[in-house]
Amino acid sequence: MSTPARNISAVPEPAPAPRISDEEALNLYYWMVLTRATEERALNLYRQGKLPGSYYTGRGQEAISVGMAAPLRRGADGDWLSPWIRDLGSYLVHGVPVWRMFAQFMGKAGSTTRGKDGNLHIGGYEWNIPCQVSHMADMIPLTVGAALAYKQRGEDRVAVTSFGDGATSRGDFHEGLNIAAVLEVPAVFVAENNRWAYTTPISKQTKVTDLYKKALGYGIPAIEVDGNDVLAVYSAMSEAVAHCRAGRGPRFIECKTYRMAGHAAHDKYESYMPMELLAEWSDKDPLKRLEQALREERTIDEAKLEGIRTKVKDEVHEAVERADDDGFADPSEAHLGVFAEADTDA
Ligand SMILES: Cc1ncc(C[n+]2csc(CCOP(=O)(O)OP(=O)(O)O)c2C)c(N)n1
Ligand SMILES: [Mg+2]
Repeated sequence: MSTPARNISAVPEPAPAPRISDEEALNLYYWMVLTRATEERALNLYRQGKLPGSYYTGRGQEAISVGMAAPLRRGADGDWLSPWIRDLGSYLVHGVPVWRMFAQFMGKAGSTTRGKDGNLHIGGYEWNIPCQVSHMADMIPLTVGAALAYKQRGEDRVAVTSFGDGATSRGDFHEGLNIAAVLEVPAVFVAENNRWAYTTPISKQTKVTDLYKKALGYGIPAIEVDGNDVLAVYSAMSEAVAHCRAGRGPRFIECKTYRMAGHAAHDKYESYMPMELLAEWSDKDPLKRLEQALREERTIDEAKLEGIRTKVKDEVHEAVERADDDGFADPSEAHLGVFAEADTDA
């Protein structure tokens, strides 16, 4: 008699997360509004020719960027966070001041790279955020290395990285996940499945369009969540982080979402993206969703939400002014921070 086939795609159910308090939910709202307002302002500055390069928006993915960073410990001794280009909110939540984001986009001295790099290639030891390189999936093995260091030192810290659906078709993704599973490191992998990699729809770059299944193939517990629901992302992330801190190895979270614009501001997405899908996903806008949940399920008053929006408007205004007033780094600094000093005692 033949053995019945096993269901190898079974996904472990996440433990039911406790309902977060109204205060925590409002805090998530603040970060999401700040993320959206910062991006909208940056995009306007780009259109006015005030930002060099292009602008890569994460509009529609704020629930992921904020929800994944919010449960982490911040600071130099906190958790490692290596966010993807859609995750401006992650940088803000993990501690990077808004004005330094604008300074980065403008190439000013106050940017974390002192004007050497643009976009979200932002980092600093004080936040335990490594400065990312553009190459898709390259931050995954680095994150695994950081997680391995925490494990070897007996620290209960977690290393987190996020990446797009396109990155899951690259070798570093597979090697990184495999070794993370084998070494049982405290790493959380957050896949942002926005259905596009530049102009390539997901169906043309992978046969496994449910990305969490790739992680299951390496023996990593993996789940999928609604990436437009910040409360769902926050719960899944809180649970994954607790699992890692308890020494139970890596976790993988796939956030299903949609890219609400072109790859970057210079990309004419109207020529290849179905407009009806954009309209459908704009009804699922993560900010509208959270506002609705706050008003209807938690009966939070509109004045409170308006107060948060006003505070954010002022903060963004001040941040742009400060970045505008900032100077450019002296050209003589160009070679600094490029090479590490040799350790002569080694
Ligand atoms: C190894 C590598 N190949 C190509 C590129 C150029 N590139 C930058 S982003 C991108 C698409 C990324 O798609 P995805 O991983 O789905 O992330 P998304 O932009 O959708 O957030 C490409 C092809 C790159 N940065 N690295
Ligand atoms: Mg993508």
